[in-house]
Amino acid sequence: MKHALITGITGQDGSYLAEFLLGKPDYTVHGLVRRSSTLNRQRIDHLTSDPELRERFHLHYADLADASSLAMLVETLQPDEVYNLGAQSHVRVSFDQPIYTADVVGTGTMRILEAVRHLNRTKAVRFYQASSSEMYGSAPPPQTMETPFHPRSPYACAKLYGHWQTVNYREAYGLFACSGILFNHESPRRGESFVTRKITLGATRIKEGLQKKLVMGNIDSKRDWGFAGDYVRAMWMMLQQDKPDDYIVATGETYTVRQFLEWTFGMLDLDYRDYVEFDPRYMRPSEVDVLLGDPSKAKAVLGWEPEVDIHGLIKMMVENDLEIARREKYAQGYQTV
Ligand code: NDP
Ligand code: GDR
Repeated sequence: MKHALITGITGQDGSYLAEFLLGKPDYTVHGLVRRSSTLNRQRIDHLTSDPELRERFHLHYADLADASSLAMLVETLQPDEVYNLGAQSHVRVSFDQPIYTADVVGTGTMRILEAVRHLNRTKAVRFYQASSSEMYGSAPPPQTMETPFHPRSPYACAKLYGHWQTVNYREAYGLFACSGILFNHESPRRGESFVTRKITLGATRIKEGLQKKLVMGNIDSKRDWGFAGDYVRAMWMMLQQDKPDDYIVATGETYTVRQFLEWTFGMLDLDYRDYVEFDPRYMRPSEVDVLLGDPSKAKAVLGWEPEVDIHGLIKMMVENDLEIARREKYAQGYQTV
């Protein structure tokens, strides 16, 4: 039995990765959760409540800001694989909370790397670091493994620190440590304040008459959007190689937020221009204009291929959020179709 420890298990990627690993009969999954006053485990409820997984799925309290909790957890569990997905992951929010973001995202990575390095065991632990295309920032597209980084937010700077620490722990201590430079990936489980989910939730609520307008920031920026379910598979593949290395995971296609709006509203027979308003509140002090990743190394070495394209992704998210909007409407006492 392999033991995997996932930080960020309550998040989008953590939930998909846990599901993916538990789909393999030889994995026990341990998730790090932090204490909150209300439970925030909706994305993993189906796993915690599955009686068949009772022996193979466990949650433990710890925090990336708390080195001793990480050291204790890693020492107690003796994991074979550690996936560090925990983060204050919102770029816009990182401008409001730069020091907290640096602590959790940057130093937090260092804390868990230290816990892994000091683990008293002979068999090598495999470590995955959730790095980000945001590290490329203003570097011109396409961004490849050779493109120099130019981060444009406190979040991106903190991720870059985590990335280089991961590389350094590999080089200095021989740790099996991989940094996955993942471009944007979305799903029906995407956090509601990220742009794609904000759009699919807003458009479906507008369709059901629950909302009149959708207020947005810069809709001319371009992103390389994939499906989170495809991307967690790449994380696992990196840790199954003979040698540790870093990889870009992306689709190799880029679209504007405006196009995402057009396709989402179009799928609901609506014209986004009738509903979208601009609010400077959603602008960032420094924006990342175009992200377009080159996934050729991941494809060639890992054999990774994405299975969902942008239109499949939008369809999946719209169907999910239409269902949510209809339930909300029904709860309000309207007649539903
Ligand atoms: P989410 O924001 O959905 O999830 C973040 C997770 O981190 C949550 O489980 C959250 O817990 C946890 N977390 C936050 N702060 C702490 C802390 N102090 N200690 C322990 N855990 C903490 O992110 P995603 O799932 O989208 O992303 C996963 C990782 O991949 C993140 O590191 C992100 O920065 C990175 N990434 C994401 C990309 C994307 O497009 N999604 C692209 C590239 C990188 P809680 O539920 O309690 O808040
Ligand atoms: P990003 O994702 O910053 O790329 O980081 P996000 O969805 O927040 O923004 C994408 C682009 O959309 C523009 N935008 C808006 N964004 C939000 N959130 N809300 C709006 O109303 C809005 N209007 C326009 C943004 O300015 C931006 O250009 C995500 C996160 O998951 C990171 O953790 C991850 O590392 C990167 O993707 C890769």
